[in-house]
Amino acid sequence: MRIFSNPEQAGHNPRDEFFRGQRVPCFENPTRARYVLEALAARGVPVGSPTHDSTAVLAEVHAPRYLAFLQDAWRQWLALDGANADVQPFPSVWPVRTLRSDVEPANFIARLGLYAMDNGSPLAAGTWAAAKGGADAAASAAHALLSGERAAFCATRPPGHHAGPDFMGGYCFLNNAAVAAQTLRQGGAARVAVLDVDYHHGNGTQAIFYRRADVLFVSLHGDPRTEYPFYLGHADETGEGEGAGFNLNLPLPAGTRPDAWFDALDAACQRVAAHGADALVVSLGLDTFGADPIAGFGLQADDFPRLGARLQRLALPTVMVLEGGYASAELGDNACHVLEGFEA
Ligand code: OKP
Ligand code: ZN
Repeated sequence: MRIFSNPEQAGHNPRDEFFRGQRVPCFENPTRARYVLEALAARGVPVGSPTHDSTAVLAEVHAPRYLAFLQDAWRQWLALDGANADVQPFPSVWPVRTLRSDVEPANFIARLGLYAMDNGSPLAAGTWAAAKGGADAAASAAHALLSGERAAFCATRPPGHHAGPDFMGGYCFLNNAAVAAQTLRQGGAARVAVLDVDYHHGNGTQAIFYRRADVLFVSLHGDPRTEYPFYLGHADETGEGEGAGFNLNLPLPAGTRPDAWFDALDAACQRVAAHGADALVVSLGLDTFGADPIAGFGLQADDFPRLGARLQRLALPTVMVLEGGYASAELGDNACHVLEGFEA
């Protein structure tokens, strides 16, 4: 298995986020990557830097004006009166129903609202470089498969699956899973499946492929009636137009135990197999772990090799990209356990 990281990830280190009206330290922070890289190093697994530039494929999964904004956002923030590098920008107004999102406001904070689904995705000086490095890793992992590699894992952050065609959200800026899937399509894979096992629904990935039949999206996640991202991820979202029937959501109640979760994983894998995919992309969120501070499933350490083994049984060239997982001290071992179950 080839492993890619993005050394720039450490530069995406916003200080805090909002939780029930309070500022709390960011759950999604560089410590996560440090634990994953340490766990890989402890096992003697070599980790490489990206080999491919994702610029062209990014323009196929994200809107040009969103990419242009994100790339330049920190500079624009610093240019605002009263802003400085020690203060985090947050959106304060959003174009919800009846408001226009086709015209970019000149005001930076208003543009930030236009391009963000929540106030929970703070920017830092190094956000663009970190996110771009993660997308490059995803493109590189896809290219490794196209060169005959059986599997690849992106030990990267920030995560990507909440980032939609033209918005950031849920700690995500660029959709790494979508970059991997689109790179595989470009490289000749006629059909690709994206399987999202993060605790939170991958609304961004779903949105990017919702009208396409060539990329199947399947997700098991906490029921959006009670869990983030709240406004997408229901079972009745099955795809539109050409994509009708190529989106499968399996929402599960918070508190779901491992046996029921693995039953849902089995249903998800059966749909992936029926797609006749040439390659698989796994949005590997590890916040299904029982001790996760912001999620509600009960997976234990020994459930992660079982997850890896089930993915391996699909017998497809497989890219795994790290999404969530906020029990940082256990994140590295949990990730390695999935890889070990896959390779066993
Ligand atoms: C990202 B990924 C705390 C609320 C939680 C959203 C969670 C994003 C999860 N302020 N914020 O899917 O793991
Ligand atoms: Zn998550």
